[in-house]
Amino acid sequence: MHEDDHDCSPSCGAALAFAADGGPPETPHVATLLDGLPDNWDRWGDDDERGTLNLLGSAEAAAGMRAALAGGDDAIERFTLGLPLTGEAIPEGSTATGDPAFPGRDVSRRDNTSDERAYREGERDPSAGMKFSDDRFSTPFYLQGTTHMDALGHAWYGDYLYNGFDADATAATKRFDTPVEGFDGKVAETRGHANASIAPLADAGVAGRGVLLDVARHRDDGDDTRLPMGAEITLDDLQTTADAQGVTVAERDILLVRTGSMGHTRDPEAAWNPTDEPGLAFSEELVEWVHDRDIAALGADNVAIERVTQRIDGETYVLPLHGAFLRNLGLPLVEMLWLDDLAAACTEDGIYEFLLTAAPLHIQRATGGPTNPVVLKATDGD
Ligand code: UVW
Repeated sequence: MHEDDHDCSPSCGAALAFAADGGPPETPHVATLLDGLPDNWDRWGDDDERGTLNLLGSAEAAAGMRAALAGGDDAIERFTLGLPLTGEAIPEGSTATGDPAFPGRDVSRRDNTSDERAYREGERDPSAGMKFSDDRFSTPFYLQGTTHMDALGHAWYGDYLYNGFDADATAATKRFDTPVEGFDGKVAETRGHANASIAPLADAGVAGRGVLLDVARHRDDGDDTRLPMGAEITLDDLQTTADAQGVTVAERDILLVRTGSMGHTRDPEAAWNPTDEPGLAFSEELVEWVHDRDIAALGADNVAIERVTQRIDGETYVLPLHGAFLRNLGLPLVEMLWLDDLAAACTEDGIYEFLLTAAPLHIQRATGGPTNPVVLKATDGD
């Protein structure tokens, strides 16, 4: 199953260029690194495109609901985990605040197309006094440019995506009968995923027991609540954090890992660097632990869950856990989560489990979808 060719998307190419720091990095093949590690190919049939979301059924939703109800009907707090889309860019090396964008992806800006000004100028004829505000993005809107879920086919190596779908499926052309006006003229055809797109994950949705591991708060580097740029999170960090919090990561849970990185993008005192964020570090033990527990979805408050470039046995790899998780396990990744408010509440009452529901925008053939997860968390009633 593990093939030998090297593939790289424009954004991971940007990471490679960044990692090069003046010279080309070594790029050993990730297939060798991941050889022998677990996969879920064929587990749910050879046409499956939902991956580990297949693990979330009635019992898992009930486990989440039990967690939400543990403090009684009057002790449930609600959190949403999507970042705001401000349109503010964060220049490299600055402490400006704004929307975190991975190299190769710009921030997105939107504009009104029908507003009060247009009505005043008589450009519209609203019916019987009713008026409406409409808008659209006036710069490209990267579907993975804000809090989002990655499609299982977003990252791969060799010639195959999750479950053995041909990598050519990531760029299948679709022609439309009616061209529409685009940024660069009429758009009559687009390329996109014929398989392993975000659509099956949007169909499935997520509902289950979520667990937050607030690694940033339980490790003693950083500024107490945020890990520093460059920090690597290991399996041992996850286990130590779970022990310190007194929470168990159970089978089929939805696991959220907090690094504190998104807090940097909202803090005028803190610099933020997309390719040097704190994140998970690849290890065989980590991949096996995630697989053994059948983690159903994995989220974090950074752009890529894991460290973007990683030195492993003296070699440089780019996003190797994307290969292990998305391609091999079919494990959806939810990135750029806003976890600070949820984490503050968990710290306050010591309750780190909750009901988590989420679904990405259902965009046919897309590589990812903006997502605003909702958490219902029991409090201790105080
Ligand atoms: C990259 O591909 C870098 O990130 P993501 O998984 O967020 O889309």
